[in-house]
Amino acid sequence: MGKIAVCPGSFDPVTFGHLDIIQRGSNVFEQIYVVVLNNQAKESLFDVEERVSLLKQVTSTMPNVTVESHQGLLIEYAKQKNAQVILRGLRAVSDFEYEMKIGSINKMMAEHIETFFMMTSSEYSFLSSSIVKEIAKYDAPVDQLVPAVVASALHKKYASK
Ligand code: COD
Repeated sequence: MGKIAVCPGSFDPVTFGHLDIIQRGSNVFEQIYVVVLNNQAKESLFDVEERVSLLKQVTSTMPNVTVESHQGLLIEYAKQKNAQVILRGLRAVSDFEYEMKIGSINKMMAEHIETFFMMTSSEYSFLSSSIVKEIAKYDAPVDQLVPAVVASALHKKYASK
């Protein structure tokens, strides 16, 4: 199909929910650029370099997935990469309003770039980085929610706080 997609997010940190979207996207698009951006509304636990490093480790077996970070607007990054698609995951109705807003703004800024939504796999519909952080903070196991390397990074982070 020869299409390039950008898969943007905070990824603070990457979860099995994110990985599911990236993996399924990589079966559809020729190339996927996973990009770590700052979400103004969220304060992050991991810095951008740490988030990129974790994402690179957990996507290392996917040959058409590249992980990068970007400081500015998502749409500028998508243009730089000649992407035709912005790929987002949808979990619940509660995601819809927010996604509608950023999808419309991005469309206004670049008419030719389309936002595609992929529905979450049902086993991950409850899963978010925030929930994972909440659990890890109390030193409870998160192995069913994130890859092992992420679980260990979370426990190290909270142990040093
Ligand atoms: N199942 C399926 N999908 C999931 C799951 C799950 N369990 N968990 C997360 N996802 C999806 C999300 O729906 C999203 O599509 C993606 O994974 C990333 O999620 P997050 O939470 O890590 O990322 P967000 O929503 O915080 O990312 C917001 C951006 C960083 C993309 C946004 O703030 C942005 O574009 N910032 C840059 C500045 C900009 O361009 N602003 C203008 C547009 S608002």
